[in-house]
Amino acid sequence: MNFDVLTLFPEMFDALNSSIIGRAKEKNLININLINIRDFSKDKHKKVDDTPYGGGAGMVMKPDCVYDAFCSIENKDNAKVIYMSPQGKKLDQKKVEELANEEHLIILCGHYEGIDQRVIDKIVDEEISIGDYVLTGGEIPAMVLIDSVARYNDGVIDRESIKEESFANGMLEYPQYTRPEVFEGVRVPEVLLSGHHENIEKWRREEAFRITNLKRPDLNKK
Ligand code: 4FV
Repeated sequence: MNFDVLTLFPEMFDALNSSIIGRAKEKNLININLINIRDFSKDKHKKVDDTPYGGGAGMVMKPDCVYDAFCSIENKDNAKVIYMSPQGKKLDQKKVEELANEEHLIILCGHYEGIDQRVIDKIVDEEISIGDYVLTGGEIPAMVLIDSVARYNDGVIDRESIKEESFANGMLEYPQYTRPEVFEGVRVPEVLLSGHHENIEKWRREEAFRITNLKRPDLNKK
């Protein structure tokens, strides 16, 4: 799967060079291409933002350098263009699974007060939000999207763990335990030491249901 990211701060994506996503990049299971919008500023001072028409605080990203950066991306015919924005549809596991079927995502990261609406209207297929709060930029939301979607690419993580995890079956996941058997005087639930797979499955299903009811009853309703 290919990710092209349009951003003013490509260095922020160093965070994706570690652990599971870092290994997936090394093994070319996914490809993340960072495009610095500032490289497309025609201004001698590499200016990429300006004051908002109609007045108001803050700065707005100029449409032309965003558009030129977008146009620099090759073979983007089958690409879906996503703009990370608080106005977008809230990202959830269902949306992640849907996007994981795409072969090419172009992710546009805003900064400051946002991006001139004309280029958004021109190139964006879908706006996605990671939550009802305002961040300083779209970079962290873009990394959330890449991380959650990349997990569904073959070879990135063991399919087994995807099947069992939270939200995979509309419920939160059961509690996990590992060695030592006794920690601070607390013993691992006996059933997990029994080797009795049916009883273990039954306990895990009941725990998932109990915890979902406790922490996210809305999910059980759904
Ligand atoms: C955001 C969110 C978000 C808004 C102005 C970037 C900021 C700044 N993106 N989910 N919540 N974006 O707060 O996706 O340009």
